[in-house]
Amino acid sequence: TKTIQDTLAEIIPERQAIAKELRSQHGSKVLGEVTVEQVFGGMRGIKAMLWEPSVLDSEEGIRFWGRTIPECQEVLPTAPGGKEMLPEAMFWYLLTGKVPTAEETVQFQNELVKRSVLPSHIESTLDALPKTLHPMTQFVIGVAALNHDSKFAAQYKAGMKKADYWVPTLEDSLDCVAKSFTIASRIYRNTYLGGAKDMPALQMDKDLSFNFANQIGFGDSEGFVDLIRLYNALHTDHEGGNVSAHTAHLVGSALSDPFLSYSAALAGLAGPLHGLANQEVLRFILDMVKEIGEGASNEKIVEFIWSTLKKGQVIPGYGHAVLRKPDPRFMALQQFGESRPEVAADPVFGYVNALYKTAPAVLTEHGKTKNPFPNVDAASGSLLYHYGLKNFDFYTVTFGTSRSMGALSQVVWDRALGLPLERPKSLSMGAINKLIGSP
Ligand code: CMX
Repeated sequence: TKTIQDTLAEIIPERQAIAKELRSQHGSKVLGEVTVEQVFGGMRGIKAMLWEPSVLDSEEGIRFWGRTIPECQEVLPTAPGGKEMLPEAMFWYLLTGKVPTAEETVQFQNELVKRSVLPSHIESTLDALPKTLHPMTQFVIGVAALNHDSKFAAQYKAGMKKADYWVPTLEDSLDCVAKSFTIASRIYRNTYLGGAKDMPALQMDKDLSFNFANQIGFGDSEGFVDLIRLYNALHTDHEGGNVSAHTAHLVGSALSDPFLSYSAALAGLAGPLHGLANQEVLRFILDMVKEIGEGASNEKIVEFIWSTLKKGQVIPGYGHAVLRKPDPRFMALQQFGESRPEVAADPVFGYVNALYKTAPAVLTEHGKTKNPFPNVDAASGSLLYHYGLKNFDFYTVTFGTSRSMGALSQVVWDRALGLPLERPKSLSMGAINKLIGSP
């Protein structure tokens, strides 16, 4: 069975040749123009970044190396006894563009679990943090401190050749992904369970999601373990322009190692316009339960949606900056709930479905949002909640373990393709006026 290192060593020269051809034959072709509005408008729609693992289409959603989510669910291996694609298989696929065999997946999973053991200085650093510190801040600190043992940083200092950069970048990225799971479980125990001393040991023959679930006290729940697998596989990557992915790529371009790059990405994921939205959806649904009770009619739900909009608030979990159709990540999570009778019967999850049936028409009539359909956050929190993970502040940490796989896959490709320091041009308003010839 081939290792991830050998597999990438084979693929990288092929893709380096494609990059060389694109740059030498088509380097001066135009991909788009930039308007003044885009300079003020968050750079939406500007095509200016290379991102290999995934591309987002506004109509059909995300494709990972060309495959839709249902296509990935079809081909990526699952755990023994599990129904959902394994995040480890998705990580291999994001890194290589090749679907791993069952044997490759098991070998890769074992390697990652072995790497997920934390150095003792990370454990003591995490244990010393106040329980009142937001779990995402703890996550940022834990991942940044992994840089202590960065192979990339050490080999760079020792004078490594540029052509070799990707090798220790891959090693650090594998460590970073694996250790993100154990950092997350330690943060959970420290913050909500009074400390990590009773944390179950890692089971080396099991996957990262099982071990994470087991360490935070949900190892006996098959449904929860499979949800964590699906959740982690789905949130890995959403092309390059989102804040967390872009940050890892930007910071990595300064040749900061993968730990520093991903720690910075996590700081972006912690923002309420990005990773925090899933907890808002749950708060919205619980408010709805408080106000109109469980299992209310669609009429009552529509009234509740309108009253929220009339207060000038958004319907969390609906709308998207790029998507113009229901998010296929939402559809996958919704199907997960629908296919499990005990979840489907949960009134909180019931409201996820009821909102999906009612909110798009209300938002369309309201007439503001460009996309009246649900995004991934519309379902994810209610599923975690169903299984008993009720600490909302922790939800974004689960997003963070997942996003490491997509963001760092591209960081490996950044180094393999020799991409330079990222440094776009900025302009003052005076400089804009001068450029457009306005007095
Ligand atoms: N409910 C009510 N109004 C909404 C809305 C919603 N769910 N989504 C958008 N709008 C409003 C916007 O607030 C904006 O109003 P103003 O013109 O008064 O500012 C108008 O519709 C146009 O917005 P848009 O162009 O459709 O959406 P944006 O690209 O600006 O923003 C997003 C996208 C996701 C931030 C927005 O739809 C929103 O706030 N949704 C609710 C929060 C949410 O679910 N966030 C999670 C996003 C998931 C992710 O990024 O992964």
